[in-house]
Amino acid sequence: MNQQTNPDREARNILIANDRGGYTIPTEGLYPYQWNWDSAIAALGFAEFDNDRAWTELETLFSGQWSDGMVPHILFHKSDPGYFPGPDVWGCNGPIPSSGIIQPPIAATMARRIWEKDRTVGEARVRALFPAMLAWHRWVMKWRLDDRGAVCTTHPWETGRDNAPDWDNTMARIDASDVGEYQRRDTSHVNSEDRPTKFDYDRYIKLVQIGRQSNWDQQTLLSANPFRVADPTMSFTSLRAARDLLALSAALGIEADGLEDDIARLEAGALSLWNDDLGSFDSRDAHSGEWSESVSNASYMCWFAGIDSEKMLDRLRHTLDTVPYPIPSYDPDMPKFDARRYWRGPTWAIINMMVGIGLNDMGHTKEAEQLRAKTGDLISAYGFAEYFDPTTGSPAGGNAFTWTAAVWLHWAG
Ligand code: 2M8
Repeated sequence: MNQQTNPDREARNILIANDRGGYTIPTEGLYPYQWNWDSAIAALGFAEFDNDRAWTELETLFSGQWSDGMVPHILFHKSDPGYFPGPDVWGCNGPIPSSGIIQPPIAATMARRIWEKDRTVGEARVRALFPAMLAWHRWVMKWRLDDRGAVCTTHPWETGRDNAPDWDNTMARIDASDVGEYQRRDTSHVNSEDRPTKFDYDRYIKLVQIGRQSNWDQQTLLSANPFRVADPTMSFTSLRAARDLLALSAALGIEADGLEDDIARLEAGALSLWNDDLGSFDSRDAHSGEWSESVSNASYMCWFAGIDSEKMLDRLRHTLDTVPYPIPSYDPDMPKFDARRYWRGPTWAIINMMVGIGLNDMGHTKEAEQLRAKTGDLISAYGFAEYFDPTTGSPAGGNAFTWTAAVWLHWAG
Protein backbone atom coordinates (compact mmCIF):
# COMPACT_ATOMS: atom_id res chain seq x y z
CA MET A 1 0.00 0.00 0.00
CA ASN A 2 1.16 3.42 -0.88
CA GLN A 3 -1.33 5.64 0.94
CA GLN A 4 -0.84 9.13 -0.42
CA THR A 5 -0.72 12.24 1.72
CA ASN A 6 -1.66 14.77 -0.94
CA PRO A 7 -2.83 12.93 -4.06
CA ASP A 8 -4.01 16.10 -5.84
CA ARG A 9 -0.56 17.60 -5.60
CA GLU A 10 1.09 14.32 -6.52
CA ALA A 11 -1.13 13.96 -9.60
CA ARG A 12 -0.32 17.48 -10.79
CA ASN A 13 3.38 16.83 -10.21
CA ILE A 14 3.23 13.67 -12.31
CA LEU A 15 1.78 15.60 -15.25
CA ILE A 16 4.37 18.33 -14.85
CA ALA A 17 7.23 15.82 -14.54
CA ASN A 18 6.08 13.89 -17.63
CA ASP A 19 5.76 17.10 -19.67
CA ARG A 20 8.41 17.13 -22.38
CA GLY A 21 7.56 20.63 -23.63
CA GLY A 22 4.18 20.77 -25.38
CA TYR A 23 3.50 17.07 -25.04
CA THR A 24 3.36 14.57 -22.20
CA ILE A 25 4.89 11.09 -22.13
CA PRO A 26 2.83 8.32 -20.46
CA THR A 27 5.67 7.39 -18.09
CA GLU A 28 9.43 7.81 -17.95
CA GLY A 29 11.43 4.89 -19.42
CA LEU A 30 8.72 2.50 -20.62
CA TYR A 31 6.91 4.99 -22.93
CA PRO A 32 9.17 7.93 -23.89
CA TYR A 33 7.03 9.39 -26.71
CA GLN A 34 3.66 11.09 -27.23
CA TRP A 35 0.86 8.51 -27.41
CA ASN A 36 -2.42 9.59 -28.98
CA TRP A 37 -5.13 8.67 -26.48
CA ASP A 38 -2.83 9.09 -23.49
CA SER A 39 -2.29 12.64 -24.69
CA ALA A 40 -6.02 13.39 -24.92
CA ILE A 41 -6.42 12.17 -21.34
CA ALA A 42 -3.36 14.16 -20.24
CA ALA A 43 -5.01 17.28 -21.68
CA LEU A 44 -8.07 16.61 -19.56
CA GLY A 45 -5.85 16.39 -16.47
CA PHE A 46 -3.98 19.60 -17.32
CA ALA A 47 -7.31 21.39 -17.80
CA GLU A 48 -7.91 20.98 -14.06
CA PHE A 49 -5.10 23.43 -13.26
CA ASP A 50 -3.71 24.87 -16.51
CA ASN A 51 -6.23 25.20 -19.34
CA ASP A 52 -3.74 26.79 -21.70
CA ARG A 53 -1.37 23.81 -21.32
CA ALA A 54 -4.28 21.44 -21.96
CA TRP A 55 -4.87 22.99 -25.40
CA THR A 56 -1.16 22.89 -26.18
CA GLU A 57 -1.20 19.11 -25.59
CA LEU A 58 -3.95 18.62 -28.19
CA GLU A 59 -2.35 21.07 -30.62
CA THR A 60 0.95 19.18 -30.45
CA LEU A 61 -0.90 15.92 -31.07
CA PHE A 62 -2.58 17.33 -34.17
CA SER A 63 0.71 18.80 -35.40
CA GLY A 64 1.53 15.19 -36.28
CA GLN A 65 -1.60 14.74 -38.40
CA TRP A 66 -1.00 13.31 -41.86
CA SER A 67 -2.23 15.16 -44.94
CA ASP A 68 -5.06 12.61 -45.39
CA GLY A 69 -6.41 13.33 -41.87
CA MET A 70 -4.89 10.39 -39.98
CA VAL A 71 -3.53 11.17 -36.49
CA PRO A 72 -0.84 8.60 -35.56
CA HIS A 73 -0.87 6.52 -32.40
CA ILE A 74 2.69 7.59 -31.48
CA LEU A 75 4.60 10.75 -32.35
CA PHE A 76 8.35 10.23 -32.05
CA HIS A 77 9.32 13.84 -31.35
CA LYS A 78 12.84 12.87 -30.23
CA SER A 79 14.36 9.47 -30.87
CA ASP A 80 14.78 7.34 -27.73
CA PRO A 81 16.49 3.91 -27.77
CA GLY A 82 14.50 2.86 -24.67
CA TYR A 83 11.39 2.01 -26.74
CA PHE A 84 10.86 -0.58 -29.44
CA PRO A 85 9.61 -0.32 -32.19
CA GLY A 86 10.85 3.20 -32.86
CA PRO A 87 10.60 5.48 -35.93
CA ASP A 88 13.15 3.47 -37.95
CA VAL A 89 10.95 0.36 -37.73
CA TRP A 90 7.69 2.12 -38.65
CA GLY A 91 9.22 4.06 -41.55
CA CYS A 92 6.47 6.68 -41.79
CA ASN A 93 6.63 10.04 -43.55
CA GLY A 94 4.20 12.33 -41.75
CA PRO A 95 5.07 15.85 -40.58
CA ILE A 96 6.61 14.32 -37.43
CA PRO A 97 8.19 10.81 -37.34
CA SER A 98 5.37 8.54 -36.21
CA SER A 99 3.73 5.15 -36.19
CA GLY A 100 1.41 4.26 -39.08
CA ILE A 101 -1.76 3.38 -37.15
CA ILE A 102 -4.21 5.30 -34.94
CA GLN A 103 -5.61 4.87 -31.44
CA PRO A 104 -9.21 5.26 -30.20
CA PRO A 105 -10.22 8.74 -31.42
CA ILE A 106 -11.09 10.39 -28.11
CA ALA A 107 -9.40 13.77 -28.73
CA ALA A 108 -12.59 15.54 -29.92
CA THR A 109 -14.48 14.32 -26.85
CA MET A 110 -11.78 15.57 -24.53
CA ALA A 111 -11.51 18.88 -26.44
CA ARG A 112 -15.23 19.45 -25.88
CA ARG A 113 -14.90 18.77 -22.15
CA ILE A 114 -11.89 21.10 -21.86
CA TRP A 115 -13.72 23.83 -23.76
CA GLU A 116 -16.80 23.42 -21.54
CA LYS A 117 -14.61 23.86 -18.48
CA ASP A 118 -13.29 27.24 -19.60
CA ARG A 119 -14.92 28.73 -22.68
CA THR A 120 -12.90 31.94 -22.48
CA VAL A 121 -9.53 30.29 -22.94
CA GLY A 122 -11.00 27.51 -25.08
CA GLU A 123 -13.06 29.38 -27.69
CA ALA A 124 -10.29 30.30 -30.13
CA ARG A 125 -8.34 27.10 -29.50
CA VAL A 126 -11.25 24.73 -30.13
CA ARG A 127 -12.27 26.66 -33.25
CA ALA A 128 -8.76 26.36 -34.64
CA LEU A 129 -8.59 22.62 -33.90
CA PHE A 130 -12.06 21.78 -35.20
CA PRO A 131 -11.16 21.22 -38.88
CA ALA A 132 -8.31 18.88 -37.91
CA MET A 133 -10.56 16.91 -35.56
CA LEU A 134 -13.24 16.66 -38.24
CA ALA A 135 -10.67 15.51 -40.80
CA TRP A 136 -9.56 12.71 -38.49
CA HIS A 137 -13.16 11.64 -37.92
CA ARG A 138 -13.69 11.51 -41.69
CA TRP A 139 -10.54 9.45 -42.10
CA VAL A 140 -11.92 6.92 -39.60
CA MET A 141 -15.24 6.83 -41.51
CA LYS A 142 -13.42 6.25 -44.76
CA TRP A 143 -10.93 3.58 -43.72
CA ARG A 144 -12.00 1.77 -40.58
CA LEU A 145 -15.67 0.77 -40.96
CA ASP A 146 -16.88 -2.76 -41.67
CA ASP A 147 -19.91 -3.36 -43.87
CA ARG A 148 -22.25 -2.92 -40.88
CA GLY A 149 -20.79 0.38 -39.67
CA ALA A 150 -18.75 -1.03 -36.77
CA VAL A 151 -15.28 0.50 -36.46
CA CYS A 152 -12.36 -1.88 -36.93
CA THR A 153 -8.92 -2.03 -35.45
CA THR A 154 -6.15 -3.02 -37.88
CA HIS A 155 -3.51 -3.72 -35.21
CA PRO A 156 -3.98 -4.70 -31.55
CA TRP A 157 -2.12 -1.48 -30.68
CA GLU A 158 -4.76 0.56 -32.47
CA THR A 159 -7.43 -0.20 -29.85
CA GLY A 160 -5.00 0.51 -27.03
CA ARG A 161 -6.00 -2.88 -25.55
CA ASP A 162 -2.87 -4.54 -26.85
CA ASN A 163 -3.09 -8.16 -25.72
CA ALA A 164 -6.82 -8.42 -24.99
CA PRO A 165 -8.23 -11.94 -25.51
CA ASP A 166 -10.46 -10.33 -28.17
CA TRP A 167 -7.65 -10.73 -30.71
CA ASP A 168 -6.50 -14.26 -29.85
CA ASN A 169 -8.20 -16.14 -32.69
CA THR A 170 -7.26 -13.59 -35.34
CA MET A 171 -3.68 -13.40 -34.07
CA ALA A 172 -3.35 -17.20 -34.07
CA ARG A 173 -4.04 -17.23 -37.82
CA ILE A 174 -1.16 -14.82 -38.58
CA ASP A 175 2.08 -16.42 -39.73
CA ALA A 176 4.96 -14.54 -38.07
CA SER A 177 7.63 -17.17 -38.70
CA ASP A 178 9.63 -14.75 -40.88
CA VAL A 179 9.46 -11.75 -38.52
CA GLY A 180 13.22 -11.89 -37.91
CA GLU A 181 15.26 -10.96 -34.85
CA TYR A 182 14.36 -7.94 -32.75
CA GLN A 183 15.03 -6.72 -29.24
CA ARG A 184 12.05 -5.89 -27.02
CA ARG A 185 12.59 -3.00 -24.62
CA ASP A 186 9.40 -3.11 -22.53
CA THR A 187 10.51 -6.11 -20.45
CA SER A 188 13.71 -4.31 -19.42
CA HIS A 189 11.56 -1.61 -17.74
CA VAL A 190 8.82 -3.70 -16.10
CA ASN A 191 8.06 -7.29 -15.04
CA SER A 192 7.67 -9.52 -18.12
CA GLU A 193 4.84 -11.43 -16.39
CA ASP A 194 2.76 -8.23 -16.59
CA ARG A 195 3.41 -7.73 -20.33
CA PRO A 196 2.27 -9.36 -23.60
CA THR A 197 3.90 -12.67 -24.56
CA LYS A 198 6.52 -13.20 -27.30
CA PHE A 199 3.85 -14.91 -29.42
CA ASP A 200 1.88 -11.64 -29.41
CA TYR A 201 4.94 -9.42 -29.91
CA ASP A 202 6.04 -11.39 -32.97
CA ARG A 203 2.65 -10.65 -34.52
CA TYR A 204 2.65 -6.98 -33.46
CA ILE A 205 5.95 -6.55 -35.30
CA LYS A 206 4.86 -8.66 -38.27
CA LEU A 207 1.82 -6.37 -38.71
CA VAL A 208 4.10 -3.32 -38.62
CA GLN A 209 6.23 -4.94 -41.34
CA ILE A 210 3.13 -5.56 -43.48
CA GLY A 211 2.07 -1.92 -43.05
CA ARG A 212 5.48 -0.67 -44.00
CA GLN A 213 5.69 -2.95 -47.06
CA SER A 214 2.36 -1.44 -48.15
CA ASN A 215 3.79 2.04 -47.63
CA TRP A 216 0.99 2.56 -45.09
CA ASP A 217 -1.42 2.87 -48.01
CA GLN A 218 -4.88 2.18 -46.57
CA GLN A 219 -6.35 0.91 -49.83
CA THR A 220 -3.58 -1.68 -50.16
CA LEU A 221 -3.86 -2.63 -46.50
CA LEU A 222 -7.56 -3.44 -46.83
CA SER A 223 -6.49 -6.67 -48.50
CA ALA A 224 -2.84 -7.01 -47.37
CA ASN A 225 -3.51 -6.82 -43.64
CA PRO A 226 -4.79 -10.09 -42.09
CA PHE A 227 -5.80 -8.28 -38.90
CA ARG A 228 -9.12 -6.44 -39.07
CA VAL A 229 -11.43 -6.72 -36.08
CA ALA A 230 -14.57 -4.68 -35.39
CA ASP A 231 -14.22 -3.68 -31.78
CA PRO A 232 -16.17 -1.93 -28.99
CA THR A 233 -13.28 0.45 -28.14
CA MET A 234 -13.02 1.88 -31.65
CA SER A 235 -16.77 1.77 -32.28
CA PHE A 236 -17.89 3.40 -29.03
CA THR A 237 -15.19 6.10 -29.02
CA SER A 238 -15.76 6.97 -32.70
CA LEU A 239 -19.50 7.29 -32.14
CA ARG A 240 -18.93 9.45 -29.08
CA ALA A 241 -16.46 11.63 -31.02
CA ALA A 242 -18.99 12.15 -33.82
CA ARG A 243 -21.63 13.24 -31.31
CA ASP A 244 -19.17 15.64 -29.66
CA LEU A 245 -18.10 17.09 -33.00
CA LEU A 246 -21.76 17.67 -33.88
CA ALA A 247 -22.37 19.40 -30.54
CA LEU A 248 -19.27 21.57 -31.03
CA SER A 249 -20.21 22.50 -34.59
CA ALA A 250 -23.70 23.56 -33.43
CA ALA A 251 -22.40 25.54 -30.44
CA LEU A 252 -19.66 27.27 -32.44
CA GLY A 253 -21.69 27.76 -35.62
CA ILE A 254 -19.19 25.80 -37.73
CA GLU A 255 -20.45 23.87 -40.77
CA ALA A 256 -19.71 20.16 -40.60
CA ASP A 257 -21.71 18.30 -43.22
CA GLY A 258 -22.58 14.68 -42.84
CA LEU A 259 -22.16 14.24 -39.10
CA GLU A 260 -25.80 13.22 -38.51
CA ASP A 261 -25.52 10.51 -41.16
CA ASP A 262 -22.20 9.38 -39.71
CA ILE A 263 -23.76 9.10 -36.27
CA ALA A 264 -26.61 6.95 -37.61
CA ARG A 265 -24.13 4.68 -39.37
CA LEU A 266 -21.85 4.40 -36.36
CA GLU A 267 -24.82 3.73 -34.09
CA ALA A 268 -25.93 0.82 -36.27
CA GLY A 269 -22.35 -0.45 -36.28
CA ALA A 270 -21.97 -0.21 -32.52
CA LEU A 271 -25.27 -2.06 -31.99
CA SER A 272 -24.10 -4.77 -34.39
CA LEU A 273 -21.42 -5.64 -31.82
CA TRP A 274 -24.05 -7.04 -29.45
CA ASN A 275 -23.39 -10.78 -29.12
CA ASP A 276 -26.68 -12.15 -27.92
CA ASP A 277 -25.37 -15.59 -26.97
CA LEU A 278 -22.65 -14.03 -24.86
CA GLY A 279 -25.00 -11.35 -23.49
CA SER A 280 -22.45 -8.59 -24.03
CA PHE A 281 -20.94 -6.20 -26.52
CA ASP A 282 -18.12 -8.14 -28.17
CA SER A 283 -15.47 -7.92 -30.92
CA ARG A 284 -15.98 -9.53 -34.34
CA ASP A 285 -13.33 -10.53 -36.89
CA ALA A 286 -14.16 -8.45 -39.96
CA HIS A 287 -12.74 -11.06 -42.37
CA SER A 288 -14.32 -14.22 -40.93
CA GLY A 289 -17.34 -12.73 -39.12
CA GLU A 290 -16.47 -14.82 -36.04
CA TRP A 291 -17.14 -13.40 -32.55
CA SER A 292 -14.31 -13.11 -30.04
CA GLU A 293 -16.62 -14.25 -27.20
CA SER A 294 -15.00 -11.67 -25.00
CA VAL A 295 -16.50 -9.59 -22.20
CA SER A 296 -13.91 -6.85 -21.72
CA ASN A 297 -13.90 -3.49 -19.97
CA ALA A 298 -14.51 -1.94 -23.43
CA SER A 299 -17.84 -3.80 -23.56
CA TYR A 300 -19.00 -1.41 -20.81
CA MET A 301 -18.18 1.69 -22.85
CA CYS A 302 -21.61 1.57 -24.54
CA TRP A 303 -22.93 4.41 -22.35
CA PHE A 304 -19.96 6.57 -23.32
CA ALA A 305 -21.28 6.22 -26.89
CA GLY A 306 -24.83 7.11 -25.84
CA ILE A 307 -26.07 3.51 -26.10
CA ASP A 308 -28.06 2.16 -23.19
CA SER A 309 -28.26 -1.51 -22.31
CA GLU A 310 -30.16 -3.04 -19.40
CA LYS A 311 -28.15 -6.27 -19.78
CA MET A 312 -24.81 -4.45 -19.57
CA LEU A 313 -26.12 -2.56 -16.54
CA ASP A 314 -26.95 -5.86 -14.82
CA ARG A 315 -23.49 -7.13 -15.63
CA LEU A 316 -21.92 -3.94 -14.33
CA ARG A 317 -23.85 -4.14 -11.05
CA HIS A 318 -22.69 -7.72 -10.61
CA THR A 319 -19.09 -6.66 -11.35
CA LEU A 320 -19.27 -3.76 -8.91
CA ASP A 321 -20.62 -6.11 -6.22
CA THR A 322 -18.26 -9.03 -6.76
CA VAL A 323 -14.90 -7.77 -8.06
CA PRO A 324 -12.86 -6.03 -5.33
CA TYR A 325 -11.32 -3.43 -7.71
CA PRO A 326 -13.47 -3.16 -10.86
CA ILE A 327 -13.70 -2.97 -13.88
CA PRO A 328 -11.44 -5.88 -14.89
CA SER A 329 -10.31 -5.71 -18.52
CA TYR A 330 -11.53 -9.29 -18.96
CA ASP A 331 -14.37 -11.10 -17.22
CA PRO A 332 -12.94 -12.95 -14.16
CA ASP A 333 -15.42 -15.80 -14.72
CA MET A 334 -13.91 -16.57 -18.14
CA PRO A 335 -11.01 -19.05 -18.46
CA LYS A 336 -8.54 -16.61 -20.06
CA PHE A 337 -8.74 -14.13 -17.18
CA ASP A 338 -5.25 -13.22 -15.98
CA ALA A 339 -5.21 -10.76 -13.07
CA ARG A 340 -1.85 -9.16 -13.90
CA ARG A 341 -1.23 -9.59 -17.60
CA TYR A 342 -1.92 -6.15 -19.01
CA TRP A 343 -5.23 -6.05 -20.95
CA ARG A 344 -6.23 -9.64 -20.04
CA GLY A 345 -7.62 -8.90 -16.59
CA PRO A 346 -6.19 -5.81 -14.87
CA THR A 347 -8.22 -2.69 -14.11
CA TRP A 348 -7.45 0.48 -16.06
CA ALA A 349 -8.49 3.85 -14.62
CA ILE A 350 -9.00 5.49 -18.03
CA ILE A 351 -11.57 2.95 -19.16
CA ASN A 352 -13.32 3.28 -15.80
CA MET A 353 -13.49 7.04 -16.31
CA MET A 354 -15.00 6.76 -19.78
CA VAL A 355 -17.53 4.20 -18.54
CA GLY A 356 -18.33 6.48 -15.59
CA ILE A 357 -18.77 9.55 -17.78
CA GLY A 358 -21.12 7.57 -20.02
CA LEU A 359 -23.15 6.19 -17.10
CA ASN A 360 -23.55 9.67 -15.71
CA ASP A 361 -24.58 11.15 -19.07
CA MET A 362 -27.26 8.49 -19.41
CA GLY A 363 -28.70 8.98 -15.94
CA HIS A 364 -27.20 5.94 -14.24
CA THR A 365 -25.79 8.18 -11.56
CA LYS A 366 -25.72 5.60 -8.76
CA GLU A 367 -23.52 3.19 -10.72
CA ALA A 368 -21.42 6.10 -12.02
CA GLU A 369 -20.74 7.27 -8.50
CA GLN A 370 -19.97 3.75 -7.25
CA LEU A 371 -17.44 3.27 -10.03
CA ARG A 372 -15.90 6.69 -9.46
CA ALA A 373 -15.55 6.12 -5.70
CA LYS A 374 -14.03 2.65 -6.18
CA THR A 375 -11.55 3.99 -8.73
CA GLY A 376 -10.65 6.87 -6.40
CA ASP A 377 -10.10 4.45 -3.49
CA LEU A 378 -7.93 2.24 -5.67
CA ILE A 379 -5.69 5.10 -6.77
CA SER A 380 -5.43 6.69 -3.34
CA ALA A 381 -4.51 3.34 -1.79
CA TYR A 382 -2.14 1.97 -4.44
CA GLY A 383 -0.78 5.00 -6.31
CA PHE A 384 -0.71 6.29 -9.88
CA ALA A 385 0.13 2.96 -11.53
CA GLU A 386 -0.38 2.15 -15.20
CA TYR A 387 -2.95 -0.52 -14.21
CA PHE A 388 -4.03 -2.60 -11.21
CA ASP A 389 -4.74 -6.20 -10.25
CA PRO A 390 -8.57 -6.24 -9.91
CA THR A 391 -8.50 -8.91 -7.20
CA THR A 392 -5.95 -7.32 -4.84
CA GLY A 393 -5.58 -3.74 -6.11
CA SER A 394 -1.83 -4.16 -6.36
CA PRO A 395 -0.20 -1.80 -8.89
CA ALA A 396 1.32 -3.12 -12.13
CA GLY A 397 3.27 -1.87 -15.17
CA GLY A 398 4.80 1.62 -15.12
CA ASN A 399 4.39 4.03 -12.22
CA ALA A 400 3.89 7.83 -11.95
CA PHE A 401 1.61 7.28 -14.92
CA THR A 402 0.17 10.28 -16.74
CA TRP A 403 -3.30 8.99 -17.50
CA THR A 404 -3.91 7.64 -14.01
CA ALA A 405 -2.92 11.04 -12.59
CA ALA A 406 -5.18 12.82 -15.11
CA VAL A 407 -8.11 10.54 -14.29
CA TRP A 408 -7.61 11.35 -10.62
CA LEU A 409 -7.66 15.10 -11.27
CA HIS A 410 -10.61 15.10 -13.65
CA TRP A 411 -12.88 12.44 -12.26
CA ALA A 412 -11.81 9.97 -9.58
CA GLY A 413 -10.26 12.21 -6.91
C1 2M8 B 1 0.28 0.45 -24.35
O1 2M8 B 1 0.61 0.25 -25.72
C2 2M8 B 1 1.95 0.43 -26.24
C3 2M8 B 1 1.85 0.32 -27.76
O2 2M8 B 1 1.05 1.33 -28.25
C4 2M8 B 1 2.96 -0.57 -25.76
O3 2M8 B 1 2.63 -1.47 -24.98
O4 2M8 B 1 4.12 -0.43 -26.15
C5 2M8 B 1 -1.26 0.39 -24.22
O5 2M8 B 1 -1.65 0.27 -22.88
C6 2M8 B 1 -1.88 1.62 -24.86
O6 2M8 B 1 -3.26 1.65 -24.62
C7 2M8 B 1 -1.24 2.90 -24.35
O7 2M8 B 1 -1.72 3.99 -25.09
C8 2M8 B 1 0.29 2.86 -24.42
C9 2M8 B 1 0.94 4.04 -23.70
O8 2M8 B 1 0.42 4.18 -22.41
O9 2M8 B 1 0.79 1.66 -23.83
